[in-house]
Amino acid sequence: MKKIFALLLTGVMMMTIGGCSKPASAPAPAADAATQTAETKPEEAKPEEAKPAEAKQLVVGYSQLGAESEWRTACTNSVKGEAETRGIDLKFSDAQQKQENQIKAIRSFIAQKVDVIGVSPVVESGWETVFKEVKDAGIPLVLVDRKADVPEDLYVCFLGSDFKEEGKRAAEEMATLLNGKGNIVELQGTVGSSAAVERLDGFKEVIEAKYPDIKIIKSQTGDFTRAKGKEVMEAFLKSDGKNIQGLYAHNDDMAIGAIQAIEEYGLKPGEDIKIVSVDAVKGAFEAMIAGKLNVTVECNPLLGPQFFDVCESIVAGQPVEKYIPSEEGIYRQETAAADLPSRQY
Ligand code: GYE
Repeated sequence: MKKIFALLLTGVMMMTIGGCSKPASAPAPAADAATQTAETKPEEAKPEEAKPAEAKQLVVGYSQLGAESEWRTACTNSVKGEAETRGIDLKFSDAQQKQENQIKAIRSFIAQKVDVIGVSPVVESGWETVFKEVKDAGIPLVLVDRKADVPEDLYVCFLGSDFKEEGKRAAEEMATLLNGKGNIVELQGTVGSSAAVERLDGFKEVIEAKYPDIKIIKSQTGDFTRAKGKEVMEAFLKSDGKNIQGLYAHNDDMAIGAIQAIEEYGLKPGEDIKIVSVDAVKGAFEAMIAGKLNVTVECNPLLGPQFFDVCESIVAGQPVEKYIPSEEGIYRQETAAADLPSRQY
């Protein structure tokens, strides 16, 4: 009878202690604990000693590629805001669209022995050496937003959008706007970035396969910025002017720059030249409401919560998917005014 009582008491104590300890701290097997506690008088047991030490604050290094667009600002704010909400020690670095700055930042994160490194790679190539250094230091690496062309074992996962799919969606929207016929100019994103490479591929693939009467007559980079988008559109208009029926811009900022160029040239953006771009930032909704932009394909920049979920899973030793997609949709001029109030970026 005494034995049974002791065992029952042990069970209750185990539950109490277990309630405030982390599952990761692997409680001793029940049988062992039962024997130990059965030999100890209840008043001698000190449950408070069994409390685990305060969870260590997570330290995360994040190499952001720049501040070139509205999208990027929203992405940065999402990462910084979420770190603050979760009490994560975030080491944030803005590379101003220069890969060498990103490499420097990553090396400094290694020196600081952060727990996880997040990188939004400005271009796809040239990462292998520094990523190997990260791996050798035993630090898990997460690719955020853009991809890097490296062997899969050099990073834990990629979190971001399906840029090729965005390009395909943009092509279908353009084909609808042009009734399957017309000349298009294209403003590409940063040369060599996965966002530009895949948005170009997806768009071209659909146009070539399904719409033989649509021609991409000019395609040049505007580096994802408004200023460059305007400048390159001016050049397109100078050479091809009224021969252009459609503009596909790899992001909204370049489209907004181009809209200005089209107006200065004396044409009506959204009417004389149909415009489809990518991102779905607030500026695009305003342009749609003004009738100057036709469609924006969404690319979600609010990656902070998903990014830190992944960081926390990795540190807790939980498995994570190699590709974590972000959810996105398509927004058209007709519903822009109704959609705008609920947009977060
Ligand atoms: O579309 C563009 C930004 O990599 C998805 O980069 C991102 C792109 C985004 O500059 O606006």
